[in-house]
Amino acid sequence: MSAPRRTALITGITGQDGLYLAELLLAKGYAVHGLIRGQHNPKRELVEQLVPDVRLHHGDLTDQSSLLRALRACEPDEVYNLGAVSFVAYSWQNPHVTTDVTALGVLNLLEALRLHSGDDTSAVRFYQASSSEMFGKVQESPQHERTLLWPRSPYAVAKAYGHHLTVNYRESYALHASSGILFNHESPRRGPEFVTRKVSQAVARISLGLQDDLVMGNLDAERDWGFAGDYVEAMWLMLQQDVADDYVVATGQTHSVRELLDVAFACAGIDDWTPYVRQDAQHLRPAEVDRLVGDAGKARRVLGWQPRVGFHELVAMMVESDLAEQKHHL
Ligand code: NDP
Ligand code: GDR
Repeated sequence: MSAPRRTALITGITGQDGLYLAELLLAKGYAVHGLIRGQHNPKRELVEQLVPDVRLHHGDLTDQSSLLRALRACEPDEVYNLGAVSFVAYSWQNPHVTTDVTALGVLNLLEALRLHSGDDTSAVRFYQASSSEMFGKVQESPQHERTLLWPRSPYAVAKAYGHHLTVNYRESYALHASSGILFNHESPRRGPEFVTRKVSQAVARISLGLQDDLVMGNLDAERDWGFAGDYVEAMWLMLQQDVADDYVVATGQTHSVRELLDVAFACAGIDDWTPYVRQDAQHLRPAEVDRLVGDAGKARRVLGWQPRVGFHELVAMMVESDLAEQKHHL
């Protein structure tokens, strides 16, 4: 007899990671449900086009009863909390909204899960999308699961709350709740507000003559950039473990924004990007995270996870995808 079909609920289904995770789980035979917010969500069409087998439920992380209704409607075995206000720069302009969604949203979902599960608290497995941004003003390098958190933005403070709450609910109620501390991960589906996609889109448009210049912030910041398709696999692996835990997911390699510009422009045959790029203070952050690099040794040892796509391949994939997309505008 074959094993019963497993069911997963994903918040943040319209985001980069939600789409990759939905594809992964569908390929593994899961029944996949997604939480979608707003009376008319412009990204609904994209979800229906890319992952038509996902069943969508209306709900919002700030509205606990909507979360409870979604849980009751789909009776999941696994819940992946990917929903968040996720753009760091925006979090200084909208700290309350960021806190409501990115921090208190985790509380709302964990409490809804407890109400839904009753006494059987370990029946549903929970994944929290935590972030390397929590390391902020880093206290050691590379960063690992026990590195002291020093968040540097309202977003990072909210993520630190979500992380600690997930650990606390695991310890308090024996919930199977894991926190994935993921370093930056990118793809052609990355939102255009994030630096990699902003650069890949601009490089494509500049090389096709559709755009003259690119206005940037801090070019010296360094990030450990991986491919989102690899990282959602780590999320799934965490929930397949007998015991819930916290894991850093990273490539272990760091690159500056300047290097990102070198590689991205070179992909379009432009060796000197200086005539096209200028810096503007409007893109500088009130407190910057200078350099992140992760130690994913635990994920490698316990989960058997490792990244497949390297930095150059990732940037080339994004530039090629944007070139193909932008050619339609010619
Ligand atoms: P995206 O910004 O692409 O997606 C965020 C998702 O959250 C969207 O689906 C968005 O929905 C949803 N959302 C926003 N507000 C609410 C709300 N009030 N209620 C329910 N859903 C909401 O993020 P990513 O896919 O890149 O990241 C996924 C998660 O992982 C996020 O929590 C992010 O903070 C975290 N993370 C991401 C990393 C990365 O490098 N990508 C690294 C570490 C952590 P809508 O379309 O309606 O706006
Ligand atoms: P980050 O990603 O803040 O690390 O958060 P982002 O791509 O926005 O910035 C990375 C670094 O690039 C510098 N930078 C610029 N950033 C943007 N967006 N635009 C610019 O013009 C620009 N110029 C320089 C930034 O200052 C920063 O140092 C992402 C998000 O996905 C979070 O949700 C997630 O938790 C972390 O990654 C890990």
